[in-house]
Amino acid sequence: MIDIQTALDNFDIKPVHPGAYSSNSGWSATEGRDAFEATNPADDSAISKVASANADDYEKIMCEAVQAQKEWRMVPAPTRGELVARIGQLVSENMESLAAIVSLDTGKSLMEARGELAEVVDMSIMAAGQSRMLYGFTQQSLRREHRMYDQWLPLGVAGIISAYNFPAAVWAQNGFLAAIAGNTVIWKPSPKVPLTAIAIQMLCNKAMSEMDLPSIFSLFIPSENNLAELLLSDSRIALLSFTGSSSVGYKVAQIVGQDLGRRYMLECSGNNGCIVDETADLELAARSIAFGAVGTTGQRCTSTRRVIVHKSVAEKLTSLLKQAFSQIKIGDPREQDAVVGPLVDRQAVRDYSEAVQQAQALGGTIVCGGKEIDRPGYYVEATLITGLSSNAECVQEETFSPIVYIIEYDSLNEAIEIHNCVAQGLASGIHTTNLYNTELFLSAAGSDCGIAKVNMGTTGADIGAAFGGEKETGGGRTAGSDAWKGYMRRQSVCINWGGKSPWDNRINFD
Ligand code: UN1
Repeated sequence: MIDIQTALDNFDIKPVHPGAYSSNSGWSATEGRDAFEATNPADDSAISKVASANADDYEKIMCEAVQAQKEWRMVPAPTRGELVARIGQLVSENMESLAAIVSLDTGKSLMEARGELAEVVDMSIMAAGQSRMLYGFTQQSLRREHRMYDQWLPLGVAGIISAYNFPAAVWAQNGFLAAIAGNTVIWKPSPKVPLTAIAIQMLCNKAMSEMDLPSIFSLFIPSENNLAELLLSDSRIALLSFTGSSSVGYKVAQIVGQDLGRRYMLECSGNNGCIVDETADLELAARSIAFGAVGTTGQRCTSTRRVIVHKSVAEKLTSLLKQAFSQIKIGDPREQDAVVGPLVDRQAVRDYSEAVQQAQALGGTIVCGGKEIDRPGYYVEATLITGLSSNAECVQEETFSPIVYIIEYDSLNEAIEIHNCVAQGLASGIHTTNLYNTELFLSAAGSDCGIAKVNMGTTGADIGAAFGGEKETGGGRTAGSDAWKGYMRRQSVCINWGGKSPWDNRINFD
């Protein structure tokens, strides 16, 4: 059971907490600000309030971030890694109280909240290690007595705009890499989940003050998303990383893209499909699909939304999925046996119901679920829908809720065509024991997504891999592999150590 007051007190979160922080200015004022409620999706109750950050706060944060970056860029990268490692350690030490805050903000079960925070800790360890490995290649010069290599340098101030579904992990995936890269970080979280951001900022403050550092990490939470446009149009933001819907992603790309030299990194909508062929282990597939579709109440950008199944096994798989879905308890995250919590807010419930109604109007059959759960809070049933064409509007769209459309196919080429016929390109999967089918799915003629999984669900990306996708997902990559390069600028260096120039014989100084 979560004791709300203890959870808030642990992080010194006030009944009306300021919405902006930077090291020199401290927390912003609360008077004269529009205060918005932090709502608990589990029962629709107000937990506390946040005094909206405003444009003046933004300007202070930005000036400090620019100034701090001038120092930070000259701090050796492994020392920058120590800050990130310390923040990870603090998250680990405060795991239970922070998990309570994540759960209060999002409605996630404590199990899922802990899982997200474990990802933050892993990310800090990886980024701290990476800080010692910001490698550039050495190249062979065509010229005699010249040395060439490329080196990676900081960009400047990085803006991170994150979505509500992973209020801690998405910041960590971006912020830790941005910081080890020598950038300072301004975080604009979703106002739907302000408490997690405030609690994390408190931990950052402790780590920064222990190391006597200026505003490396700062926070800006306006109540209105339109104030986020300050970050988009500000030429002092060198890199803007955005996680959220594709419709907002277009706006980010347009505004940031107006200035050449500024960068944006987009991790937008997914409409993730999982192919199940006639050779698949169907029980494994059903478990993986349930985990991918119902986990986090279907509110992951990687959630499984479409199952593309071979005709010969469609009936069997549908029946297994029905059994699997019915065993996952969706309930109040404060209840011991609740694996999955509610949706984030009332609008998310409306979007869910609209998608279900549209599916029915287009001739779809609800195999299980399909209804809102009648209790306080934003609960809906895990839902399976068959009988729709892959072109149906609701199948083409990303509805952030636990709805899965089951579509049948005859040949694997047809399955891949159905799989790729959506605008989004984040995560994908195939369940098969056939080598040819696996390799076709992973070939240039296969999945067009940034992430491809075999015999696994589409969610739960390993932080060691680069995370992101193609098409309307936006092309950005965060987390592992060489994603750190996205937070730095490359410089090709050439050094003439021999003292000779190409025009030695033409230019005479006698
Ligand atoms: C998101 O849902 O916006 O791999 C990103 C996963 C999660 C996704 C986080 N790490 O499913």
